[in-house]
Amino acid sequence: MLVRLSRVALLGALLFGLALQPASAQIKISGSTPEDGAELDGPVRTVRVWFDQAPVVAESTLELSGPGNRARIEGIHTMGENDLMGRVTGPMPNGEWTMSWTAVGPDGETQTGSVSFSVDRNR
Ligand SMILES: [Cu+2]
Repeated sequence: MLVRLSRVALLGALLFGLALQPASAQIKISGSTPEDGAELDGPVRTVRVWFDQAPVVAESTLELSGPGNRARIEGIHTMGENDLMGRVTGPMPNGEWTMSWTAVGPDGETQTGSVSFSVDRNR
């Protein structure tokens, strides 16, 4: 009887301990190319975003919006450095651009954010 009770107590303590474990931290951006706030003198042909953990590439996205909205990010992949990378196709006229990212972390949770930069060929 005593053994049974202590086993139950041990199991209870284990389960309680598991419940108290903090959820794994949400994925966070740690850098990008172009950098947030960058003032570029021409269009970009590749983009890259780094995170503090490896994103699930197949479920993550990178998108561009800006003048004309014809630039697209294609071929999203990782270079194996907790990053997402893609190539930019289509015209990127001068102006203010936003790269929006959606990253699914190892914990399965989706985080979103954006990076802003400007293009001006007359710089
Ligand atoms: Cu690459």
